[in-house]
Amino acid sequence: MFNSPPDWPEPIIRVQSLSQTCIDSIPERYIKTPNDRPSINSSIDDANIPIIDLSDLYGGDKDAQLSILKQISEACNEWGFFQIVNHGVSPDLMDKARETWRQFFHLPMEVKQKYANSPKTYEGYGSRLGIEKGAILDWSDYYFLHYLPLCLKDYNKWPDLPPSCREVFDDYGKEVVKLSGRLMKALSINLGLGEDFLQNAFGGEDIGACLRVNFYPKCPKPDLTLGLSSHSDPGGMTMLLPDDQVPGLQVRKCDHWITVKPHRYAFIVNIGDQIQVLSNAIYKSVEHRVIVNSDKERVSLAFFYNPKSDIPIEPAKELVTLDKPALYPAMTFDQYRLFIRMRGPRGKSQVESLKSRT
Ligand SMILES: O=C(O)CCC(=O)C(=O)O
Repeated sequence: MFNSPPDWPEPIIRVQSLSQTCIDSIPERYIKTPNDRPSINSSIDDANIPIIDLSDLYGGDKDAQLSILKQISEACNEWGFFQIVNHGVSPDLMDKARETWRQFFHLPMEVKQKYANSPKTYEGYGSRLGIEKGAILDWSDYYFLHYLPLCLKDYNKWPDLPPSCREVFDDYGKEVVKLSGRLMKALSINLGLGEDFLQNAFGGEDIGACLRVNFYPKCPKPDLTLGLSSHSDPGGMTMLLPDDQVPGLQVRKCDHWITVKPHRYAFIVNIGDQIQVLSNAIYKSVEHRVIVNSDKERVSLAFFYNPKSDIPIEPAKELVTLDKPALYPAMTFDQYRLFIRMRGPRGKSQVESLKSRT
C-alpha cells in the first residue's frame, strides 16, 4: 500500500494566476491528449440528468412518497446522477455558501497561500490532484476541508477570510449532512434493505464528510483542456452545488458526455464508489468531468458524504447471491482513497480494478 508523500513533486502553479497571464495559449502541462479533449464524444442533443422534486418525500401521502422513491430508484439505475429540488436546504444558504467561497478565491494570492495544501491530507488551498511527476494537469484550483468526523474538523485549516466563511460553511454542512442522511434512507429502501442499512454500513453517527470547492478560472483554450478530468467519486455519495450561471459538469452516458443543465437551487447528487461496492454494483458510480470556458469563471461545491474511514466496506450480504457473488473484497475507505490521492482522477479504473481481486 502507498504512503502519502509530504510534498508535491513539482512547484505548485496556481491556475488562477495562469489565467491572468495566458492571453491566447495555455502551458503544455494542461493540454490533454486528443482523446481526452472536450470535443470527443460530446453529446449533441439536449439530454439532461433527471430532476426530482423532494417536497413530498417526508410528509406527503404514501402514494406521493412512493412515486418519489421510484424516481430516485430509476435515476440511480439509469444515470447514477440526478438533481433534487425542494430538498429543504434554504436557497439563501446555498447562495451564501457559493458566494462566500467565490470571494475566497478572489482574495489576494498571499492570503490564500497561507492555506497551501500538501498531498498528506489535501486539506487547504490546492491546484493538483495526484502526485505523479510530469502528469498532465487540470485547469482548476480548489479548497479541500474536513467537516466530519469532529476529530478531523480543524478550524485552523478553514480560511479565516472572508470573515463569514467558517460560520456559513458550518451552517451549510449541517443542512447538507441532514439532507444526505435522508437520501441514504431512500437509497436503502430502494435497494430492498432496512432504511438505516446504508447509514449503519457507513458507521452510523461516525460518518465522514468533506468539501472540495472547485474554482475553474477562465481559460483561453477551453478546447484543449479540462477543468477536472474524468473520474468517479471514491466516497459514498456526493452533493454538488453547481455554479447555476455557468454549466461545465459533464456526465458520461454510454459513449457520450452529457452537459448537465443546472436547475436553480438544485443539488446534483451522484453515487460514489463506496455505494457501488455496498450495493454489489446494483448502483454504479458514474464517470464525470468538467469543461471550462473562455469568458466565465466557475465555482462549485462538492460535498462528499463518506463512510467512517477505518471500517471495512463490502457488498451487503443481502445483495450477494449464488448468481451474483460479492464483486468486491472488503476494504476501508482510508485504504481506498489513497489511489486517487496518489494518481489523481482516472475514470473508473480504481473501482473496476477491485473486481479482479475477488
Ligand atoms: O465542478 C463540478 O461540477 C464537479 C466537481 C467534481 O466532480 C468533484 O469535485 O469531484
